[in-house]
Amino acid sequence: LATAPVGTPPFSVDGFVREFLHELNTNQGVTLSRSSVNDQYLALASTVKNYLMARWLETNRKTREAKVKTIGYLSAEYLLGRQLGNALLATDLNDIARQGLELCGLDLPTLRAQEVEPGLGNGGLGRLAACFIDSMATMDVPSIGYGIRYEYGIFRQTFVDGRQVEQPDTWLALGSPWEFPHPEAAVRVDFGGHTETYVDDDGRERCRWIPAWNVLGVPYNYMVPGYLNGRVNTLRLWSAQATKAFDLQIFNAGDYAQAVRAQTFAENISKVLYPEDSTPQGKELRLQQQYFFVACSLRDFLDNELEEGFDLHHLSERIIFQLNDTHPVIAVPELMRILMDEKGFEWEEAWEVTKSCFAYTCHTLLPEALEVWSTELLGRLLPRHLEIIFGINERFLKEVRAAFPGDEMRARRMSMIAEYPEQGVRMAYLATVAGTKVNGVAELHSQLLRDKVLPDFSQLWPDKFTNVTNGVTPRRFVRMANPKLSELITDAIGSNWVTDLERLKELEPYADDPEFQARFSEIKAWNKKRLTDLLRQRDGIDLPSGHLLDVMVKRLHEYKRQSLKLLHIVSLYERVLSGTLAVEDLTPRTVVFGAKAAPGYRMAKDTIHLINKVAKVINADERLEGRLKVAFPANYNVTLAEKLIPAADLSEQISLAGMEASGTGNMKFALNGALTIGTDDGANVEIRRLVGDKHFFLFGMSEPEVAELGAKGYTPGSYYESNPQLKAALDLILSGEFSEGDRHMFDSVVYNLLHQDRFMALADFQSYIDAQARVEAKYADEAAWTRSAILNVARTGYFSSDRSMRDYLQRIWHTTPMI
Ligand code: 26Q
Repeated sequence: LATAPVGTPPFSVDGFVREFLHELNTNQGVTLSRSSVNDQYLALASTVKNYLMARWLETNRKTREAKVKTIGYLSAEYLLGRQLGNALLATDLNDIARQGLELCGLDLPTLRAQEVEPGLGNGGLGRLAACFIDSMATMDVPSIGYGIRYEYGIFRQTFVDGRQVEQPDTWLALGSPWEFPHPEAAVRVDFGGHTETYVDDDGRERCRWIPAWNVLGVPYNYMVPGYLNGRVNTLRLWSAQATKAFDLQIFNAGDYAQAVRAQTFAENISKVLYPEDSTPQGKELRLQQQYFFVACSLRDFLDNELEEGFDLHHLSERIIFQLNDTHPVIAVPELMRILMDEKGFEWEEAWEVTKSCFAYTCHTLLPEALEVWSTELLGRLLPRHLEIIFGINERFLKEVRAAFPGDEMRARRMSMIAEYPEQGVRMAYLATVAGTKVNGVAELHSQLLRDKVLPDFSQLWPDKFTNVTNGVTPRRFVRMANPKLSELITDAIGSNWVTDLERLKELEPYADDPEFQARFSEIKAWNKKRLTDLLRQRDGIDLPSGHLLDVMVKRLHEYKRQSLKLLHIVSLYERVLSGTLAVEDLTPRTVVFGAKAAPGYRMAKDTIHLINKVAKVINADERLEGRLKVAFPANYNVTLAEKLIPAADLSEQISLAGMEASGTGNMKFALNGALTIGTDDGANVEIRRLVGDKHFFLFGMSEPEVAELGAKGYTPGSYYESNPQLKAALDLILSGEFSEGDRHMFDSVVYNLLHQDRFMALADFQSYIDAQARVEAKYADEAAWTRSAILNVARTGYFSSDRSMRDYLQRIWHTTPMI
C-alpha cells in the first residue's frame, strides 16, 4: 500500500468529463454553470495531471529502485512555454479532452489560451534546457532538472511611442496548477560569515564555515512527461523563504519591522529573473541566486535521491551534474565543501569524486559574456568556497607548471584567478578544470572554443573538449505548433517521426510530388491565416495576405544584427522613394520582428525604437501599395513562437560569423519549412550542409574572413562612402524621415554603425542585399520554393533534441536510457 500509486482516470470521454467536473467542484469550488474560464482552465490542468500522476509516482519508484545514474541538469533558466498542450499531447488526451469539454459546452482552445506561460528564462539557453528535459523524459533517461522558481520571469515587453517599456511578469497571479510545492522538505542554505580551523576528534586539522545568515529553499516539483511512453521525470525549482531561526532571532530582539524586512530580504533571492543574457553585471543578488539553487540541488540529491548509507566515493556512478553555462559552477566548490567539511573526506579524495561528477556546456564566445566574480564579493558571501577555489587553482597551476616547465606566462594565463581590472574568479576556467568534459553547442562554436576561448586548456587536455550540436524538441515545435504539417507528414511516412526525427528523410521523394507540394503550400497558407488572426487580436496588427513572410525573432543583440535586417528594409524603401526600384518590382513582403532588449542595454533599446519608427512610416506609406510591411508584435515569447515559426517563409539568421554559438530558432524554422538566409555561423553551418546550398541563402564573411578583417583594421565608414545604396539608406535615417524630422533621434544607432560597428554589419551589407535578391528570384518560382521548403523539412531531422541527448549520453554522460 505504501508504494501503491493512485489510480489513473479512465481513458474515455466519459471518464474525462467526470474527472474534470470533479476537479471543478472540489478544487475550484464552483459548479460548471458558475465557473470562470480560469476555473475551467485550472480544473482542466488538474484533470490532465491526474492522468499523469500514477506514471510520475511509478517513474520515481522505479528509478530509485534501479539505482542507475541520473542526469542532474543544473540550469538557472527553464523557458518552458505553456504546459497544458504538451501534457495533453504526452498523454494522448487531445481528442478525449476536446470531446469531453464540448459535452460541457466548452472549447479546448479557449481554455488553452487562458494559460500564462512560465517564462523562467531569457532566450536560447533557457529554451534549450526545456527542450532537453523533454527529450530526456521521452527517451527514458532518468533526470532531474534543477533550477529557480522565479516569482517574476522574463519581463513583459510593451511599446510606448515605439520604445520598449518593461512590465513585471506576474505568471503566478491566476494560479499555478502545474507545480507541487513541498515546504516541509525545505533545505537550509547558508551565506556569509567566516571560516575557522579546528582539530577534530582524530586530531586532524580541519576547516569549517561559520555562516552569518541563511535562507530556506522550498522545492516546487513539476512533471516532465515523456511523449506517449509513460515516463514522467521531475523538474525541481527552488523558491527562497526566510528561515524560522532567522525570524525568531530578530523578532525576539523586539524590532518587528526590521524582522519583516529581513524576511523580505531572504525572499528576494528567487524574486526575479535577471533579464541580461550577456555582459553579466556581477550583482550580489545574482550570485546569491546561483549559490542558492545549486546548494539546494546538491543537498536534495545527496539527502533525498540517494539511499541511506550510500558511499559517496562512488557518487559519479549515480549522478552527473551538467552545468548549463557557468551559472551553476559554484556547485563545484560546494560539493568539495560538503565532502570535506561535512563528510570528512581528504582533499584528494574529495577532488577525485568532484571532478568526475560535473560536465560543462559553454554557450558563448563573447569575452564580455564570460562570468568573472570578484573575490571581494565571493569571499564576503561564500568565504569557504573562495578558499576552496584558491585551493583548486593552486593544485591546478602545479599541474600546468609540471606539464609546461618554465612556461610561467602560460600558468598565469590559465589561472582561475584574474588580477585585472580587479581580482576575480574566472568561472569558465573553474568549470573547465572541474568538468569531465567541456562542450560547445555547434561544430563551429566547439572549434572556436578550443582554438580561441580556451586554447591553453585544450592543449593540456585535448580529450576533454567535445561538441554537442543543439537541438529542439519536435513535440513542441513541430507536432504541437504545426498540427497540419504533422498530419501531412504522418500521412506520408507514418507517425514515428515524432520520436525519430531522422525519419523525415523519407519525405525527400515527396518534394517533387505536385500533390504533396500543393498540400504543403496550403498548410503554409493556413498557418499564415492562423497567425494573421492571432496578431489581429493580440496586437491589432494586420498582416497582408499573399506576402513572403520574412521573420527575425530572437533577443535583441548587436551581434545578431537586427540593424542589418533593418538596413535592408530601409534600403528597399529608399529605392522605391528615389525611383531606382519600381513598386511593381517589389516582392510583396512582410517582415516580422520579435525581440526583447535587456533593460539596461541602450543600443538594443534604441534599435527597437528605430525598428518601430521605420515600421510606422513604411506601413503608412501608400506609395508602397501594400507591398512592404513591417510588423513588430511586442513581447515575443514561446507561445508566440509556436504560431509565428510555422507561418514563416524566410528565417533570418544573420549574426556576424563566429558570434552566435549555435542558435536554435534557426532549427525550428527549417523544420517548419522556412528557408534560411544566413551567415556561416553557429548551427547555420550544419543546417546548410544538410539541406544543401541550393536550398539555403548564404551570405557574408566567413569566420576566418571576419578575423582577418578585424586584424587588418575594420573601417565601417569606407563601406558607407563606397556603397551608394548603403549610404542612401543610412542617410535616409539621418534625414529624419522616420523621426518626424528629428535628425538626431537615431544618432546612437547610426553613428555606432558608421564609426564602430563592432559586428561588421556594413561589411556584410552588400552581400546581404544580393542574397535577398536571390530570395526574391526563388520566391517568384512557387514550385521551386515549395520544393526547397519541403527539402528543408526532410533534411533537418538531425536537429531533434533527442539526437542531442543521444550525443550527451555517448560523449559526456556515459550512460544509457532505462529499459
Ligand atoms: C549571466 C550572469 C549574470 C546575469 C545573466 C547571465 C546570463 C543569462 C543568460 C548570461 C547568458 C544567458 C544566456 C545565454 C544564451 O541564451 N546563449 C545562447 O544559448 C543558445 C543555446 O545554446 C545558443 O543557441 C545561442 O547561440 C546562445 O546565444
